Amino acid sequence: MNKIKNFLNKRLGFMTMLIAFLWIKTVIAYYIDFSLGASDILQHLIMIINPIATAVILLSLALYINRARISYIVMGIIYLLETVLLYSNILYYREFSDFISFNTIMGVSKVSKGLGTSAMTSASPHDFIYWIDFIVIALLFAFHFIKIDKRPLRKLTAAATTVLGIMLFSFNLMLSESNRPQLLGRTFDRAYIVKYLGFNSFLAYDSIKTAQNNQVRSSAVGTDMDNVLQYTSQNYAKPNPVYFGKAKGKNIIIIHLESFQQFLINMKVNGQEVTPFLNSLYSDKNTMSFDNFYHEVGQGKTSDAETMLETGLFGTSEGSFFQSLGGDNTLQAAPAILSQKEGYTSAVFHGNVGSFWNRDNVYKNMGYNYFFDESYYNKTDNSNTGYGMKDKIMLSESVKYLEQLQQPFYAKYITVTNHYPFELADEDNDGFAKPNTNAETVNNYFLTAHYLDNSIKEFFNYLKDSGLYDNSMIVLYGDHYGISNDKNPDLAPLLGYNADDWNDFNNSQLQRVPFMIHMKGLKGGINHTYGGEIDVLPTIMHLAGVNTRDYIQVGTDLLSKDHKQIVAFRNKTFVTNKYTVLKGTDGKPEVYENKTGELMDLDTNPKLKEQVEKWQQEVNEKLKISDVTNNKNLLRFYTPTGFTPVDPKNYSYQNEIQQLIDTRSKLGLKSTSVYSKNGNQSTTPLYNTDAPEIGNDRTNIDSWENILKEDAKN
Ligand code: GP9
Ligand code: MN
Repeated sequence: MNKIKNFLNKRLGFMTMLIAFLWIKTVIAYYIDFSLGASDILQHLIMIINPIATAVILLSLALYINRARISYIVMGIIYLLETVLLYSNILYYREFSDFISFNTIMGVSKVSKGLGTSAMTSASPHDFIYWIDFIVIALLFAFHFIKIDKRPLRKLTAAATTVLGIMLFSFNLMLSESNRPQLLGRTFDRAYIVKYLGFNSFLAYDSIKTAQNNQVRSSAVGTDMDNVLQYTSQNYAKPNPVYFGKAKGKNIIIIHLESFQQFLINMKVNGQEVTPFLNSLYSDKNTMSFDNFYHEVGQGKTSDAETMLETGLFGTSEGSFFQSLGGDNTLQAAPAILSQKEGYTSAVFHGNVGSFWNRDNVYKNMGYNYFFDESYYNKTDNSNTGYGMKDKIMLSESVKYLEQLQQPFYAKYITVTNHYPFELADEDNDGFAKPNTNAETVNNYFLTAHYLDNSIKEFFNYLKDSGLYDNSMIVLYGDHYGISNDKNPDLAPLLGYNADDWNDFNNSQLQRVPFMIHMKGLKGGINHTYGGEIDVLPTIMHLAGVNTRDYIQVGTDLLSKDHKQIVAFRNKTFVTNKYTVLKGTDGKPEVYENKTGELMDLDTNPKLKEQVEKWQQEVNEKLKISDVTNNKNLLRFYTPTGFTPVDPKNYSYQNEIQQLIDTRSKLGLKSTSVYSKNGNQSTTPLYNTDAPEIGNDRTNIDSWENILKEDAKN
């Protein structure tokens, strides 16, 4: 006892006690109040140790102060601030499932209200554990168990403590990077930074990023917008009268096919079609299918695909637009445009946590009315694989919400099972035999793609059985590659190529992804037009009968006669309908002819050389206009006529069941939801899935009636 007392009576001893308290509290909070999703032992270990390093660094600052009393007071203040930060994060998380950022503290966060009084209402009885230590410390002082150590501390000891903290932090960072490469370089989710590095590091990281963004934004000048407007008006491609407004007033259902590449379409493995349902859809007379459609994502992958689809602008040149800017920028996105112009209700369905890719914030800026993330679907022990809920479960469980949406609706489904590393449990395979290449990743890709195909088939059956099919336009697209370039040589033999001859041109050919627009009565066919994800928004808008002239979108309607067939990639390489232009190692353009794959010699072909240079300028200009608009947040200076800027504070994804109920009861007989139109009867029994987790027992699909009962109980 005396030993402890002696230790605590030293300045370093007292500091160690504070660090220990803070550490214990934070770890308790990690496990009780946050869901940080630690999935392996190393992640648990990192999560358990991560509060220590920054606590040592911060508290060590007080050691540099000579006057003992002041040093203790400063230590106390730092300790108090750390506890306030922890506890505010707890309250904030309960309300928003998110962490406190620099902008939240400054009260300028556009998306989530600052720390209002409402946060206090989410206090919970067990919260006393986060404050009881203050009483303990006060008592220790009151009973003179601890006294202030008056002796001066050597500066060297203070410095050594700080250095120790920095070393601990480096160790923490190293472990984290080994478990999650590019943790800070390619941020997916704020929860990841907290899980690996803790609240202090997240706040520091976020503050630096915010300061950088603000600097670029504040450099915006009026002429920046002039250039953008000039570009978009020149670039505008007028709608094709054959298609304009063909889907007016119809529901629009977007199906985001995770990691789905075009080569899968009509492909056979061991004599069996990989994706029989999507193949049939691809050739359906009511499907407009594009076979020269490319993904154009950068490091933001799925989120970049979403950025292009919703905003008509590219993702950022590095990282993810959703993460860096999407939460605060002014956006003029599809959900808001469709809502304001055509009275659409909008919703996203996705089987992963809402904070992934910062979706829970970005969607509010886009004007999404609803976001049904993982927490809205029933979980079972094996309902999830790597990045979230299995598609069959998510899709079947989603319809209880879908049927409540007021029509017309704009609903986006983001699938996830066909995501690297392509895990599929045996019971989820209907007997499909995977290929036998040297790369297990490649083999498994076909399994999950086949599973995805099955999932979509089940969903389509429901659409037909519920009648939704008749008044909906269904848009399907692959977001990006699933097989990365380094694995393509393993894939080559399956595609009829020799792995040894595989080259960059072949890689770029594989960046094609499906893009299909399916609607009863639509004049379909296989369309060979070259285009990419950036062109989807104007295409869909025109089909929905919305004029896009006034919007800042850099793609063009693929069905328009004015559409230019130059597909720009995020790294400034591009494809036209005749050539693929890549960059050689020397930085010079490497030009291949699409038809033959032949590498062109530009020196003997000056005309082509000149043409390539012109195309390159166009590509650079397109990306530049998009980047300037995003990086400088220019849309805050420009509001298209007839458009009202979105106020993200009007959106909340917390009590969506209640929101659906309120909307329905407010509208009464005017409610246009499938549920209302069906005489207030749920259509969920119409959903058939062979997902073993749900089985044939229909009662396992949570019906709307069950939800209401559950909701009433809470
Ligand atoms: C996760 C999912 C995957 O929610 O959308 O994103 P990705 O890794 O493909 O960018
Ligand atoms: Mn993806």
